Amino acid sequence: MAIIILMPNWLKDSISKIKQALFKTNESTQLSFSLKEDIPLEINDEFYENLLEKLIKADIGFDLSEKIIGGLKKQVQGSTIRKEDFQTIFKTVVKDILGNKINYELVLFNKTKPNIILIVGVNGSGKTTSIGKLANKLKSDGFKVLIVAADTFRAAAQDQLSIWADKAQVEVYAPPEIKKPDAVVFSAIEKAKKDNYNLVLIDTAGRLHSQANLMDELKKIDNVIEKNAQDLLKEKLIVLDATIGQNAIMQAELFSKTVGLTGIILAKLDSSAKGGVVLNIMDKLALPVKLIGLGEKMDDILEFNFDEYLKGLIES
Ligand SMILES: Nc1nc2c(ncn2[C@@H]2O[C@H](COP(=O)(O)OP(=O)(O)OP(=O)(O)O)[C@@H](O)[C@H]2O)c(=O)[nH]1
Ligand SMILES: [Mg+2]
Repeated sequence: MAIIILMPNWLKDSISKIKQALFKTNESTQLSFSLKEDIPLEINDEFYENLLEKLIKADIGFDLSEKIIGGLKKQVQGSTIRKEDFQTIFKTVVKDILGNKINYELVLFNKTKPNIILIVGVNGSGKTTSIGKLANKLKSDGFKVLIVAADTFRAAAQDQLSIWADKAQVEVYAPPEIKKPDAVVFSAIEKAKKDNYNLVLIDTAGRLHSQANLMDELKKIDNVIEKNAQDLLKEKLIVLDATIGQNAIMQAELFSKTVGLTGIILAKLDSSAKGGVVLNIMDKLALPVKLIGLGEKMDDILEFNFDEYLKGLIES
């Protein structure tokens, strides 16, 4: 059964911010064919070669770039085309390629049921920051938010979480007597049910896939969620650092072997010169980018709007 999503207001106003952040200055991200000069595009081999180069430079990845060019060649007729028409075809081609794999619907944030969101990722990718931002946004959207500190080893991690929680005026659950992260999560789910929290955000410690004991610990957390949060809406999101390009893809692949991921938070897109990495990630992982981080401040998080993104990519 399809879940009906009520998109919070803060998520709607993303268009200009996405454009600003992703396509600000760097020439390599601009696939744009400026609409200001109204000269039709000449379609020939050189045109496609130039475009392929631009796509690759924007970090869209070689395979996907080639697929896009192949799709364009099939769809574009004649030796010239109006820019607007080309842009429309470009968007259709990209959507056709990715659309088969990805369900873009945002399944987060349904107020009618409790939501539980597990946040995972490598060290320093932006997990805690993203949780702070989300807590703030959703609190102001009327959710009763509980942040769970499942990073039980570092005191500093809990302090950092508390600072965000204070700013957002939400509660952090970090029972000092419980030492194991999976036990914290178990207890947090009980608490959420008992006290009617409808958004539980679980912060976990950063880890590498090669750290077998830490990956086991994550598996245990996941098992606790699967067993005890059956009637909750679940999201399992990996936070990826947009500035690390291809490595991000590898990280997500490896984490998804331990936890069945439902999507991606792409943090630090403001620091990435190559906005095309979003497409590359979605293509390689068949996982939707659901939220994007655009800075270190409270408001710097947005829903990823695929249509607007494509518009920005091609029309900036
Ligand atoms: N520019 C920018 N910086 C970000 C963004 N998100 C997080 N950061 C910064 O990235 C650094 C690491 O962020 P954290 O949220 O602590 O990362 P983490 O994944 O929780 O780290 P560990 O818990 O140590 O694994 C901090 O300096 C953040 O301010 C973003 O969207 N843009
Ligand atoms: Mg953290």
